[in-house]
Amino acid sequence: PLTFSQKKIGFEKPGDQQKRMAWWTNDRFGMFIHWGLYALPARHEWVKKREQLTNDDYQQYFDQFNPDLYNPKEWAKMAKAAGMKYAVITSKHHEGFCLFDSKYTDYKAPNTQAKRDLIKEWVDAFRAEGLKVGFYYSLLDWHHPDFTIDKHHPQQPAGDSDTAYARLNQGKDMSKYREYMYNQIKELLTKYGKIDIMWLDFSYPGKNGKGRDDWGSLELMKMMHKLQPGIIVDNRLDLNDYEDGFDFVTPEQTQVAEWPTVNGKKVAWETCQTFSGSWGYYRDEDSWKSPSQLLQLLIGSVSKGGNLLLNVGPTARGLFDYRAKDALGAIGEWMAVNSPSIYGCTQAPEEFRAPNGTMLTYNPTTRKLYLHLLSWPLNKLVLPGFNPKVKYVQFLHDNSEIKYIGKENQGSNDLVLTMPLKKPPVEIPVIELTLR
Ligand code: FUL
Repeated sequence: PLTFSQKKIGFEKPGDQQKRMAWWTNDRFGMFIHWGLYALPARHEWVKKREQLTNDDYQQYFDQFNPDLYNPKEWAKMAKAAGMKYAVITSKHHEGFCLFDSKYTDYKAPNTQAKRDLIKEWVDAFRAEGLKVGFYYSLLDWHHPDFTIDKHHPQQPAGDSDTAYARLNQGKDMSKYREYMYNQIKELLTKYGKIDIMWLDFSYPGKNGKGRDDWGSLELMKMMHKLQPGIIVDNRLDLNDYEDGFDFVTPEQTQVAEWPTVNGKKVAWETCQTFSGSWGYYRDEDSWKSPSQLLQLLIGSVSKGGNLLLNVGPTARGLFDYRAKDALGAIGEWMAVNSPSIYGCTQAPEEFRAPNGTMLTYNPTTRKLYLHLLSWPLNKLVLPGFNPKVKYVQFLHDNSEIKYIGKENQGSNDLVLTMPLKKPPVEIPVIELTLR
């Protein structure tokens, strides 16, 4: 069990956090959506920074933005069919453009050709499909006039010296930006009903808590929990200590090898991953992961006690492109029969070791172990130490029995499975072992 007490913000008794997060740790798999003006240049959501574009350069994307095919009901159906149970969308990314109708800015979807609040429809559509909903909100803002320019900003000065930054930042008042951000987060947490997740992004690595002051992180935490008592919040507000109140850590684009810890304690975690490298729609990117690689990210996360938030970058017209659709379809096909090895599962007890080329997950409620076969094992598969603890073995996708030596041979600790010579027609076959 994950335990901690949120001493500094004090809104919750120890143990309550676990209850609040029960659905999240059970469900394991969510969809991330990065959608904004950067879908038009279609060459990375950091395009403004990468190409040092000014607000004037960028204005054309605001003027052109016209998502005429946007239909979040379709998105929600695809997420659900892929086996995803929750979704998080960029309400505002670093570029500063808001998909929602905020009364604190003109830089928002209702003022484009879209002419409406795109978040409202999104929330309704995803909820209708039974998914939990969350908002990504960028703490960085490359559009707001009071946002301090630093090395992450598109208008980073040549020379990169402190005086150059000081000159650029003259007259900027970060407290005004902070107020803007608070007001917007308040809007997001009051205008759209129950919000399940707040995914704030990001802290300044290496700045040792500078962000905490810039964002007013502890105050923000209190406000969010007051407005949405059940909300689950990520760790990207420069809150270094788990006791400051964040709920989960967010390893980005990494296949986690060991369950992450904070101050020596295992913590809840979620890795976020892209299909192809960029988070926003990137037309020419050619590094798409295969269905097997994507499934390995999901299974690998659960096998270390974590979640996967898999990202789609919709096009400027509001569609998932065919590569994303294909990938989601393949995942859905696998999940349709193999999801019991994902939902409600976690890392297997230490006594069970996954042999090379396999990944193990475990459902503590049903006491079933799930062995995922990443390569085909030929005709025998030896599971050292498993024999005394196992009472039945079958494939998960069709419940077909897998015979094993050991059943008759109670003296040996090895469980030796008799495998079919041919790999069953499943992307990653799963063996279900019922424990005694
Ligand atoms: C990062 C951002 O800078 C990326 O654009 C993306 O949103 C990722 C999930 O988080 O910190």
